[in-house]
Amino acid sequence: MLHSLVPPAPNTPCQPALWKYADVHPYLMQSGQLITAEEAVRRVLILENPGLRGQSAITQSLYAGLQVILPGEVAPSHRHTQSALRFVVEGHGAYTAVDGERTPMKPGDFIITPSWTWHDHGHAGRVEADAPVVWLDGLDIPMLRFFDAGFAESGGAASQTVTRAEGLSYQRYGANMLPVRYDAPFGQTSPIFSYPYERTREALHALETRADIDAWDGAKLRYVNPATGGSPMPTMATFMQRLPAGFEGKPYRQTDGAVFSVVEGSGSVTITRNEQVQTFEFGPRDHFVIPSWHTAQLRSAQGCVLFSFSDRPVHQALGIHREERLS
Ligand code: 1HN
Repeated sequence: MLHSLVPPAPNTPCQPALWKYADVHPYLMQSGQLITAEEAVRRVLILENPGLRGQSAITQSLYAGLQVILPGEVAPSHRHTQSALRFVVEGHGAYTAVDGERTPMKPGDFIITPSWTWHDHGHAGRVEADAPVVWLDGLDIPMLRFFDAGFAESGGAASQTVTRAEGLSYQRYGANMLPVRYDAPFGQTSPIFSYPYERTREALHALETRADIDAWDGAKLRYVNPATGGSPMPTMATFMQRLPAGFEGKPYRQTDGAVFSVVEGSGSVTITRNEQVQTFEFGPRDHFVIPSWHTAQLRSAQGCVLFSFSDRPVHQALGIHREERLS
């Protein structure tokens, strides 16, 4: 058994995969006719890795899905020890509430639901004027399943009572300042629960023209917990990167398999493992996964913006993270 128990390099069953938005969008809209958000609790199209059938997993440690909410709907309040991230893909008028505070969901916003916090989602929009809102959910479900550490509870009311003004946590924790007696309201998780796209986009576009572009990543930033400088959640790291027009990235590989959501523009990713080479062409709202220790090479003729997340903080905490930047 020895060689399969300790292989010379990671030998994941997770496969490279691409979900074109044009292919999944009809299913999302159809699901809106089949079941309400309230009845489903969470109405989600799971992005299941083709190499991990039946496991509701996009990598061995992570879950991903596309959630849809229609004008007037409520996804009722509940809480669980699994941490969640939301990355808004399209639509306007929805909000998510965490621990008594609501935040609007706008395309490109990165929003956190910390472990064991009450959360519900809603869409205040009018049916005629506002379209469905769709976002990418990223959760550490398979990781908590592996550790047998998951708990969940349903809330009493569908929508939790709002106890704080909208935007208060951003004012308190998101202005490069912290309260003098910092209370870590969500433990190891960031006290900022919404990172608006506006700010991220502005930073990346300025970096693109005014700083050196990394030959592997383009202009890539990681989101931080401002109180620690670490990842926004203890189990998941999140990133946003801008590939300038004409970018031909160098190949790299890393132990953390990563899930991508295409925000703007188009490009391609070539993913190689042993003799298997796959190239995916991507455009806005497409999603793809680069499995652990697969070599990836990003290109963009037009320029693009990519959001991504992975379980890197766990690799780093355990001292097992590896990355190779190839030429
Ligand atoms: C969940 O609680 C959410 O809170 C989304 O929006 C997706 C997938 C499986 C289990 C719980 C949410 C989920 C989920």
